[in-house]
Amino acid sequence: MNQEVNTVEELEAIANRLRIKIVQMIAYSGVGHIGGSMSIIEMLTVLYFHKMRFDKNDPDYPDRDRLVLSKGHAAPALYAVFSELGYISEDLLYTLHKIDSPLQMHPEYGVCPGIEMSTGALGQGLSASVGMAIGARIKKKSFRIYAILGDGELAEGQIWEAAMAASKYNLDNLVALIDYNKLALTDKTDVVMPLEPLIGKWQSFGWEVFEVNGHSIEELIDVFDKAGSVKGKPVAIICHTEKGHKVPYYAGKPSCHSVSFTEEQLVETLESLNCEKDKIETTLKYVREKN
Ligand SMILES: Cc1ncc(C[n+]2csc(CCOP(=O)(O)OP(=O)(O)O)c2C)c(N)n1
Ligand SMILES: [Mg+2]
Repeated sequence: MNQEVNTVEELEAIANRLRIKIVQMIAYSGVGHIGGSMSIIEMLTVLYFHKMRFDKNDPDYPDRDRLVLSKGHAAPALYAVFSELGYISEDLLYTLHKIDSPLQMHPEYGVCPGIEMSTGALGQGLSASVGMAIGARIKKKSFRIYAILGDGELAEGQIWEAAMAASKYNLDNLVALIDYNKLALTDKTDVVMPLEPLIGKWQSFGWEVFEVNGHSIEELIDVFDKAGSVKGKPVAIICHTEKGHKVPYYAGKPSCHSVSFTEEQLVETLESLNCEKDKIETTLKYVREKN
């Protein structure tokens, strides 16, 4: 079953709530990977609340669709989804990065429901996803695997080994989403490791390729449907995004990779996301108590 959130307005409201949670989590922690978290929010929203089949009362349901966050540093986005789904409590979000918290800087398999693979060392998620897709076929299961890759991450050679294998095995139950936010850690992706022609690269590796605005809920809904009808080959979706999307001061700048907020920045960011006044006050209270 999917979560049956079917209107663009409802999905946009969820995406906004996820952004607020990410800002709160990073404010409590003091620092965090906001840039790469904000660029994948619409992808996660459409996948978890509209497209993927899973049972939120049974996160280990064997026939569930799987999401592998290969760019594991965007873990706050995943934790925000898990809180929205009710897998974890809102209070747990305040523990981001703390010793003994299950919510560490990168997702760890087994410590928190919903995490399909420990990631953080870039380049590994697509290989594991290929394995899951082959496993589904061997077990005659119809579940699908969605892997989210960073554009900077594509500089890892292991990605291209996995891309060849996915095509060799005709894995049409595998979808790779490329978060093409044009920034890696320190600089533009183009400067760190040029990727263009990106569509041609994936096509030449035997993949069906689509290109969308990765912040458009409508385009994402549509492209996941199209991906579902591709037969005999894996699908790559190149999602054009903005790193740090909707974060004042930081959006689109290399400095948004990992940030701390001043109180003023925190309030302005939450206000720009239309966060309720009392929630902003509570967030500030927690942040002050912590310091
Ligand atoms: C194997 C490996 N090398 C280096 C790093 C350090 N690192 C963390 S994030 C990052 C940049 C990744 O850029 P991108 O994939 O574009 O992610 P995003 O733009 O979403 O932050 C790097 C180099 C890492 N996590 N793993
Ligand atoms: Mg990037």
